[in-house]
Amino acid sequence: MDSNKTPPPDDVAAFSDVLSHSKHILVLSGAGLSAASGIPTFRDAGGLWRKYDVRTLATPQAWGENQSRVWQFYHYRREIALKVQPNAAHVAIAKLSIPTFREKVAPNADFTHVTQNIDGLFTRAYSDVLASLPESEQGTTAVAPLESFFFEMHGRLFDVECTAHDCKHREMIMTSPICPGLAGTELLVEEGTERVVRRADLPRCSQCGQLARPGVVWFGEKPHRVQDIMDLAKQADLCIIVGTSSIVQPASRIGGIVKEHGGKVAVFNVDRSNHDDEADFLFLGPCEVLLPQVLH
Ligand code: BV8
Ligand code: ZN
Repeated sequence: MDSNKTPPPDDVAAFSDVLSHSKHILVLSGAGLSAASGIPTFRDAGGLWRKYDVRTLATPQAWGENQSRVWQFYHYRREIALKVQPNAAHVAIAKLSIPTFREKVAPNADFTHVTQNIDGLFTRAYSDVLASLPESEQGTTAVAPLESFFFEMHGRLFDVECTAHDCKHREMIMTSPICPGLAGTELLVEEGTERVVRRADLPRCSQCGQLARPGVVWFGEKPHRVQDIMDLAKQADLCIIVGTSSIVQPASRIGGIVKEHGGKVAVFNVDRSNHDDEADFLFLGPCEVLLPQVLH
């Protein structure tokens, strides 16, 4: 971003007016959405992992070279994500997905949420918001099934995928630890105390017993449902970009596609971020404070 240029306006009234007239809202979220919950943003992974550029760990190459290290990296992040809760920003976005809440601020709009995050916190926030609805509202068809509007384009931390080409079984495993072989490795925060976990002691596929990998999209791998997401970006008339440095592609292209097709873009971030000078609105501050203020 060209931070010499005047930043886009942070006019809440103007944003609310755009929101109230929008027909297709697309929220794009990144690691900053979960920061307040206690999950380090992608570049701030702590502990043993501070000595690695995490982008070199989240690759098929790293997996090919050192499955023990890659699994310890994901086990470390699983153990953090299992201990934290969704925050007010997750709830504010989750409420936008519920018609009775959404119609107060955007009466004519439908809603899509694309996340780059793999931590599962939005899914938990959505089910918490659903559970808080009066019984009469919970089962109505108006409340769309999560998978119809929520896209986890970089996969899920708690999914595992079989590495056997003729199996590829995928399942969600929420247990802590995911397997005995990784137990306690999340506590190895001192440099150089990395353990070598034998391949036989790494997570296995429950169907065929072969080695399982983390169910996430690594750099160089194709994100999930990219074409659907880009088609939705072309139809969106308001894109709300929350807590992302907007560096990783193709996610970072979504705001530009919305603009190219006549839509408006609002960025919510504690800091300046890539392409934010092209946005129509820029709200600088913690999303867990700002989103509940401007979305309801
Ligand atoms: C693909 C899962 C093609 C794994 C992730 C050279 C140039 C350009 C592009 C490339 C290139 N070389 C390679 C590429 C492509 C590459 C890419 O974009 N690389 C980058 C590094 C340049 N992209 C890919 O490889 C993608 N695949 O292109 O495939 C293809 C097509 C067809 C067939 C085959 C292949 C795959 C990308 C997905 C990688 N996996 N995650 C894991 O997590 O371990 S990406 C990972 O990093 C995260 O998921 C996330 O997306 C990303 C980090 O980004 P952010 O979420 O933005 O987090 P970050 O820490 O950067 O920023 C946090 C922000 O929050 C900050 O701005 C901060 O200010 C803000 N914040 C903090 N606190 C708050 C806050 N804001 C508000 N409130 C707060 N409280
Ligand atoms: Zn298998």
